[in-house]
Amino acid sequence: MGMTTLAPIQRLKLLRELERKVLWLSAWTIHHANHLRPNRDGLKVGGHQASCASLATVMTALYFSVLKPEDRIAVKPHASPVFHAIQYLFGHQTQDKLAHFRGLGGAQSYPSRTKDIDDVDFSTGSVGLGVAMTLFSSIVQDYVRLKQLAPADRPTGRMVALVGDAELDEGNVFEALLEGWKHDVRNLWWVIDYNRQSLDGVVNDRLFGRIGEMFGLVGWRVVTLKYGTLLETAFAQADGGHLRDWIDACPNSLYSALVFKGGAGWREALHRDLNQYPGIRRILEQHDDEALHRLMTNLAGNDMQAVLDAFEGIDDDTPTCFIAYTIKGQGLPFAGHKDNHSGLMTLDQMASFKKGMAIDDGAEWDKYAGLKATPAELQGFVDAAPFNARGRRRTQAPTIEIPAALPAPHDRESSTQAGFGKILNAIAAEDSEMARRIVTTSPDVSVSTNLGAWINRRGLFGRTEAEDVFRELKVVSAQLWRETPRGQHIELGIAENNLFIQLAALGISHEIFGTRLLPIGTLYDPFIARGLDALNYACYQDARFMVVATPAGVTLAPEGGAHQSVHTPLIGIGQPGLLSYEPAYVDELAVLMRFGLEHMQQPKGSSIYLRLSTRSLAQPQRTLSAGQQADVVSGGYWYAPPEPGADVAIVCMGAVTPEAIAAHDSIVRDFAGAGLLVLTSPDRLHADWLAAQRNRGRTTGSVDRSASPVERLLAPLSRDARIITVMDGHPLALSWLGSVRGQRVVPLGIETFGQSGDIGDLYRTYKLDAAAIIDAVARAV
Ligand SMILES: Cc1ncc(C[n+]2csc(CCOP(=O)(O)OP(=O)(O)O)c2C)c(N)n1
Ligand SMILES: [Mg+2]
Repeated sequence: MGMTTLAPIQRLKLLRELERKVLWLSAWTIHHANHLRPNRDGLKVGGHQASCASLATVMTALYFSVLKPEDRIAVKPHASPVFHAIQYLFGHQTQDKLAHFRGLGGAQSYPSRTKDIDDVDFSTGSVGLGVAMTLFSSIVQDYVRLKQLAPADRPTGRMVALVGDAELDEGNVFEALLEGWKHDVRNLWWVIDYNRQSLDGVVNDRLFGRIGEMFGLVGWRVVTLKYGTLLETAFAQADGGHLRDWIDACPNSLYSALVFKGGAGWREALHRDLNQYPGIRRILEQHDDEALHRLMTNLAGNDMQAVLDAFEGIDDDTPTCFIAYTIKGQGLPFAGHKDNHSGLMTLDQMASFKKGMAIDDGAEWDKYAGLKATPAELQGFVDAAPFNARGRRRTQAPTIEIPAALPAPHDRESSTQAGFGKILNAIAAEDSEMARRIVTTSPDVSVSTNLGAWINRRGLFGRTEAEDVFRELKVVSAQLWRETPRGQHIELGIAENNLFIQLAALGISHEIFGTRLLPIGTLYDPFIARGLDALNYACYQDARFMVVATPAGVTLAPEGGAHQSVHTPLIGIGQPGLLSYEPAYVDELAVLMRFGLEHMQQPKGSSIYLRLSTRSLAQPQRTLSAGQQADVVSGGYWYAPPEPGADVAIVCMGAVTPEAIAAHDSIVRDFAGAGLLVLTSPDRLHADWLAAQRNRGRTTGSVDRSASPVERLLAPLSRDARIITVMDGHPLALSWLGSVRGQRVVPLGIETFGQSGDIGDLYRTYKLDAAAIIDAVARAV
């Protein structure tokens, strides 16, 4: 009993019934959470009944009829209850979780890939980011398809975003549009819920006067769904054109206010403005207030037939923007009111809404109560939805084997950034599965972050072959930038939001497209802050990637204050889902890159952040043993071990390590047995320390104060030893070390924006040089 056998009129009837049910369930889920669950803290639970209502038609049409298994969808965050209601009808969401909406373990406020059980494709929440996510996922879809990395039986899907109209105020949406145009992005559908309202009120009319042109400029098709079938019929009658002109010219705020006022309000306004036309007078006579209201609010985005026609009219892969005129709160008592964004129906309003929906007491969660079609008929239709034709949607992909060691250079002098470039270059020269799965991306800093050699070998990605004109014309350049579908570097314009959303999309490819990728993104460390919400968004949906940030801190020296990163080590520590490292030497970096490529594939793994430097350091002539490699991964090692009971230690991280070594050489004359500890990850050490403390509470018996690596590292020092920490970043990242065993810390680092200068001048100015470290030791003891 497939969809094809159903007559269109019958399908329309069932979809309209389901639209009612979806509207009901979303409103009821929110109502239940706010009014019927015990409230222990007095906080409003919230939920957005009006925002749900405007999308009920579009989402019903999409999920129950239009979408296919290979399509992937980002749902406007505050339409989450509609999404959950639909999944509930599909049998993918439980009544219990709906009843616990916004409660611990319940259906999530905003659709979440990691916390919801109902197959969320893309998490949303921070407006604008989910929209862009579909665009970058479309690039990933092309990437894996053109390289034949995708499972052979996977058809190309459409990446669909259900977008709030006010989301288009977020600049990242336009950054993404421009990038998508450059990459000739395909198979994208953005459906804009044009309800003319945001959170605070009515959206500006002027913006949408231009929105279609903006999409047109970047090669999109724009389909406007403005008037529903009732209004179109009225327009076709005598004088109907005047009615159309009147609505077309009606400002957003007036239209919204009249929607709220209802039939009498429409009558008064039309009588005042159009009464000279006999055709209009006839329309007013033929419609009572209720019918007039239904007519005047019959916008296409809330008209099932119009919505189906629009979606089904598209049969190519041109990116398409549907501007769907809707009414915020359609079908609810506060429809159109400018303050309805977080408005909730009162108990009385809910009672009459429920009556209108023909739902009996106790049947509120019933899947088909109050509908005219029989439950069997509705269930049969729901079960046959093409969306579910291939079962659950979350794909899996095997992990890619990472060799026991990466090919590491053995230069006597090197910066970690140069080492990074060489390690990738050596991987690029290999014929390995790992090399095939690495995909790099960078916002116009590929060359200056040392991706050049990798790109020369592995090529730029483009949907079609493009020549390297400089090469054709024999202009000498170190960079061979030929674009091909085989290329493994996605070059982005300067937009860090785009970098992180591209990494997010690449980093969930195994669960979205069934293809495991090993994404590596590079940028300058300070500009992490520019894309920070997008980075957080990527981590929130458990995308897996490696971000390599370089140069960092004041060590980039001559480039000066604007490019100095001060607090990024704190971001590394504070960002969930991102494990951060700052190696000093290239052999450590090779260990960490190897670990990172493996860790980001583990079910309980995470993304990796490497903070690197352009400062060339004399490399230690050593071969790291397995134990030392493990120490590098767990966060640090004694470069010069302290004598048991030592009273002084220097702890350093990253580019300032030579200064710490020099200071250490100098102080051991006065403080025999002083140690020098090189850290690679305060993030990892801190997390493992806290985890050990939590576990400690659970076990009985003696307290093990050496349960975590940092406790073991600091154990040889005396109880009241002085620890001088030094790093090129905010000193807070290391000052917590004093809490581990109660030893006293003197933290050195950067607290202000810097000057330009050479490294010598800057380290002296910011008290990172050997003299400053020695001075700190002297003052501390
Ligand atoms: C980055 C970000 N800023 C602010 C918010 C708070 N917020 C949630 S919804 C919303 C307004 C959304 O309006 P619109 O996109 O038109 O959605 P509607 O409810 O009208 O469908 C705002 C400001 C957010 N979720 N994310
Ligand atoms: Mg809106």
